[in-house]
Amino acid sequence: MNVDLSATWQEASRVTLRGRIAVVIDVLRATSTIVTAIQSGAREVIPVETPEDARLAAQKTGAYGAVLGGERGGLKIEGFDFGNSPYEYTPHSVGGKAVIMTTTNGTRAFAAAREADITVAAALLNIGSVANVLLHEGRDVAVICAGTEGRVSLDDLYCAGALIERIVTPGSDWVLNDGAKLAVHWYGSNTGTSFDVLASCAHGRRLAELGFHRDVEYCSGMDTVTEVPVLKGRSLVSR
Ligand code: 3SL
Ligand code: MG
Repeated sequence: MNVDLSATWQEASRVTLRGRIAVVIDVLRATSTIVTAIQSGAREVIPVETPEDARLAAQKTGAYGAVLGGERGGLKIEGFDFGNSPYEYTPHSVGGKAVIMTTTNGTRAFAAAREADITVAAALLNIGSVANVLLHEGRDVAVICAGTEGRVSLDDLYCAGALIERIVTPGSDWVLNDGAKLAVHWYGSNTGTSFDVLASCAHGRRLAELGFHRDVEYCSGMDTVTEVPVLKGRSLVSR
């Protein structure tokens, strides 16, 4: 089996996704927040590309208790219920509700994954559960890192490396593309904690400047969540 990693969602458009399971990763912060929302009992998370798409989707879904979440420039969008901080997505705030979400990079990565047979959301938080899904499915994997505005994000690459290392055990027949090999190498070359890595990468520093230091800490947690959100139609739901 193959693991093909795209370092940005834009790069994923050059990959054949049909027949594969796509793993979308935006550690800071979209997939960490989506995983948290589903763990908090959100009925579904609907990733959309723009704030306008989100408002239109809310009009259609409104009667069933939809809330709007996401960010631009890291900050809550005017008129939205929530920003992109995982701390906002509690059982009290999103339990039983549909969350319509738009973020700068992360939610776009789900659109880029649309041709895949199966698409799941991964973060450090649920990495062990995602690894188990990949081993169970036993099919070719496309890891789609969201990246940051078209550029590589080391936080995503770190999570991808940790995930790939969990599935590619000695003696297994996985074949990695260069991006996947790079991610494994980057992950393995870090001697500090996951928080050290996330706090020192460019987007981690940017979030700290914006006052979201606690989010970076939270998103560094490994194996704290068991949920694996999976795309069903246009919605991410509990697997
Ligand atoms: O780019 C994204 O999708 C966001 O997760 C970025 S931020 O962490 O909310 O700034
Ligand atoms: Mg990111």
